[in-house]
Amino acid sequence: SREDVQAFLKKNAFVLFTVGAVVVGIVLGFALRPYKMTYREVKYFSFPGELLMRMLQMLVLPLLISSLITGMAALDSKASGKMGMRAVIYYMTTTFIAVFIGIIIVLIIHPGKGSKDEFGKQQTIEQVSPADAFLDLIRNMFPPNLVQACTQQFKTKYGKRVVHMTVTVNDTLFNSTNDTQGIMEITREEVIPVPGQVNGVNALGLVVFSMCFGLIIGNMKEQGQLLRDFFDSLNEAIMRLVAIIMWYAPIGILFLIAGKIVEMEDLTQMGGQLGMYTITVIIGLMIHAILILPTLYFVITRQNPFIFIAGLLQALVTALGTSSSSATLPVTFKCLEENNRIDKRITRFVLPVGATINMDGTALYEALAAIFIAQVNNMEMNFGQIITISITATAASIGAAGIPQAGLVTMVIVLTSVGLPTDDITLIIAVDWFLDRLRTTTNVLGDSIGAGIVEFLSRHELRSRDVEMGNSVLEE
Ligand code: DAS
Repeated sequence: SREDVQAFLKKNAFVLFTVGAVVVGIVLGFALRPYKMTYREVKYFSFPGELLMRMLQMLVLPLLISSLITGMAALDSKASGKMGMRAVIYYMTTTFIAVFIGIIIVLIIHPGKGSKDEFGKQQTIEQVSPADAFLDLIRNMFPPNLVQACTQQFKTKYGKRVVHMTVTVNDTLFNSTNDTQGIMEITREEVIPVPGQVNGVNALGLVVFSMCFGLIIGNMKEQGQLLRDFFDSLNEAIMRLVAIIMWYAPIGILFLIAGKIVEMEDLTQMGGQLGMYTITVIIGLMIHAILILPTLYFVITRQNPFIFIAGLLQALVTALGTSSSSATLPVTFKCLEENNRIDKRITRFVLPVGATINMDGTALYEALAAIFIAQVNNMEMNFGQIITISITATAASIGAAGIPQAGLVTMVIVLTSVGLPTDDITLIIAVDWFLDRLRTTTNVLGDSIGAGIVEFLSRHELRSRDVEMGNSVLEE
């Protein structure tokens, strides 16, 4: 019908705009590089991108809470228990596979050569003990104050710690007198992001609370109706806001990418070990994203994984542009529900949890990077140490927030667990902005394919629930 055609065109216009935005962003970025913009000019230039980030982040908190609560409330506890189990098994399996690939690839390619000289001057990052980090992970599951969990000032053991790092930046925004002097050295205080924290929001804590809360009101019969309706309608309202922001997304993505290319350091740095390292990470992520995950999807559902992935294109590009899986969450929802027709009871329940704890790309990256650092230090990792790395890399990926470069911070856990110098994280900082985008895209892909698989495996529960409810209230 005509409406179908219109809907089809609208959907593809989006995809076209978004992919076009990436291409134009890259071209524009490289075209503007020779002009050597100052820090301030770059900030002004990428302002439309910054706005997109802020808009998406604005929606994450209400979206996360309302979708989890309605998602849980829409299922009976037995069904959600089963689905939860499936989701967790999927998360764990794929994360372990990712870690395994990371380790194998880095051992085969062996990008590190036992000499640190070529990395030049290093910055220092303060050390955090793995025990502290583990306890923080658990601590954050139970925020003592829910309102505080939604804001910046919640207390944890090492989240409050302030790091002094010396960074070389072209920092003219704060030192306007130096506007023409180019690169200068300043000392800055950086707060280490707390595990499970999204942009000042304790996502892990809110996930745990919302799931329990949703489960409870789902079991409350008539008494819970008011709350169920409230969160249902809140969720719907947020998704409509998302739909509006989606129209702006291509512009934002264009400037995010162009701005980053303009300000990135010279590519000559990419020679030698760092270049090899970058290629190794790319190969690892590719194997996981293009080979393993689609194969898994195909084996379980017997459907074409690439058609499924095509429906996700916008979310993947948003992940690439924002390098944050939680900022991408609203777009992931849209893609899965509208393009791929995944049941809302699944997406609402699986996606927020996935965006918070399931990070295949990050897990792969952390294991790979740790072994690379060992190679650079001329340290051979024995089998036991490699097992330790795979376990801590998994934990670190669960603990990493869905925000830019969070994985770099939780890597401290992996390095300290096998006695590698945490300072050496700085060796790979130069390329992290780029690799972060790739692993975030892998993270979002992993969450989405997970939603597809969990839906497929849960089709009987969903159907019997539909029958029981006299056709689902959640279907459009
Ligand atoms: N960039 C993060 C994400 O949103 C995680 C990371 O830094 O690895 O997925």
